[in-house]
Amino acid sequence: MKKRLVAGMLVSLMAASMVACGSSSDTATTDTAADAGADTQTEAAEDTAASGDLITVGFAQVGHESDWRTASTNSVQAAFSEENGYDLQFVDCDNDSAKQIEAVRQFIQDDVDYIVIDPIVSTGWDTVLTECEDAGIPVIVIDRTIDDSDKYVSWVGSEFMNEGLAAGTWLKDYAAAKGITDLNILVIEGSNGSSAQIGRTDGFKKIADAEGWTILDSQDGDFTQDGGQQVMESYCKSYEGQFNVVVCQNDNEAFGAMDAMKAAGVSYGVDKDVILISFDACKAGLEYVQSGDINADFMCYPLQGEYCAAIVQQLEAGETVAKQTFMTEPWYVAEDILESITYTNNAGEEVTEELVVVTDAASQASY
Ligand code: GZL
Repeated sequence: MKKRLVAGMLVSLMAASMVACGSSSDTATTDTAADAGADTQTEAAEDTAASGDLITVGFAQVGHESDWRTASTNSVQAAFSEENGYDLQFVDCDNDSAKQIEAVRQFIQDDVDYIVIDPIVSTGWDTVLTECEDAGIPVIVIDRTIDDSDKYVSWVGSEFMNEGLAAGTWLKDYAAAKGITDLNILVIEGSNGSSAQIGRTDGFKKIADAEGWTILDSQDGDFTQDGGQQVMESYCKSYEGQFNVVVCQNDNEAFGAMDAMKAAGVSYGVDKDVILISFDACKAGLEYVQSGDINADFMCYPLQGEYCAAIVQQLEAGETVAKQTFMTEPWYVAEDILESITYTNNAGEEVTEELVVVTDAASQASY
C-alpha cells in the first residue's frame, strides 16, 4: 500500500526540523532510530510485516567491487527482508553511474515507498533527486555522499576526509617512532569521483603537504584487487627503489598491491622495504595486519542496513530523523608502539583516537 501521503507530510515536517549531528570521526550514531530501543524498531517492523502490508524499498547499490561492498549489500538485504516487513528491490549498478540513475528512475516508475542510494560518484544527482521529491518518495543515502544536492531525508556513512587525515597523522607519528625521516609515497586511489576516494585522498594529502612528504604518484585502482595489482605492477617498474610507503584506499587494492610487490621482489609490512597502509579493515585485511604485512588499516564501517531501516521506521512512525549519522570507525595497527593519535578533524575538532593492535583478527573484525 502506498504511504505516499504520510511520507509526504513527514518529509515536509522533517525539512523544518532536520538536525545535523556531530562530524568527528569518533561520532557514533546520534539522534537516529538506531539509538532508539531496538525492541521499538523491531516491534514496528513486525507490525508492518504482520499487516501483510510490505514497505517497498528500492536500493541502488554501487556494485560488487570489494569485500566491503559485499558486507554492505548483505547488511541492507538483511535489514530490509520480507520477514521484517519489506519488499526490497535491489539493483547492483556495477560501478556504472548512468545505470544507477536509470535504476532510481525505475524505482520512481515502480512507485516504491522509499529509495536508498549508495552513490557511485558524488555529483550529477540533483535532477533525479528532484524527480524523487516531485514523486513524493523519500530518499535515504548510505555510505558515500551526494555533494551537489540535499534533496534526501537522511545520510548514514563515514567521514572520509577524517579517514585520510587519520592515516596521514598515523604515518607521521609512526615514522617518527621508527626513526624514518624520508618518506616517498605511492597512492592507489579508489574509484575516481567517489566521496571515499576524494576524502581519503584530500585528507592524507593535507598531512603530506604539511610534513613536506613526496607523493611520487597517485592513480585510480577502482577499489578492486585487480586494479590495485595493475597499478602496483606499473609503480614497481616506474619507481623501482624510489618508494618506501604505499597507501591503498581499500583492502582489496592492498591485496592486489601485495601480489605485485611480491612478484617484483619488494618487501612490505613491519620493518620491511615498504610501509603499507590500507582502509576498510575487513577481516582479511586485519589478518594481514596481524601477520605484519599491512602496517595500519583504517576502518570504514559497512554494516549500515540496520541504521537505514531504523530511519524508515522512524519515518513510518511520523518521527523526525537526523540529516546525518556517522559510523564509529576504529584504527587498527600491527605494532604496539603508539598508544593513540591526535589530529584536527574535518570539523576543526581535536580528536584523539586509541589505536587497536590486531592480535586476533577473527574476533576483532566487524565483518
Ligand atoms: C567507502 C566505500 C568504499 C570502500 C571500498 O565507504 O564506498 O567502496 O572503502 C568500496 O571497499 O568499494
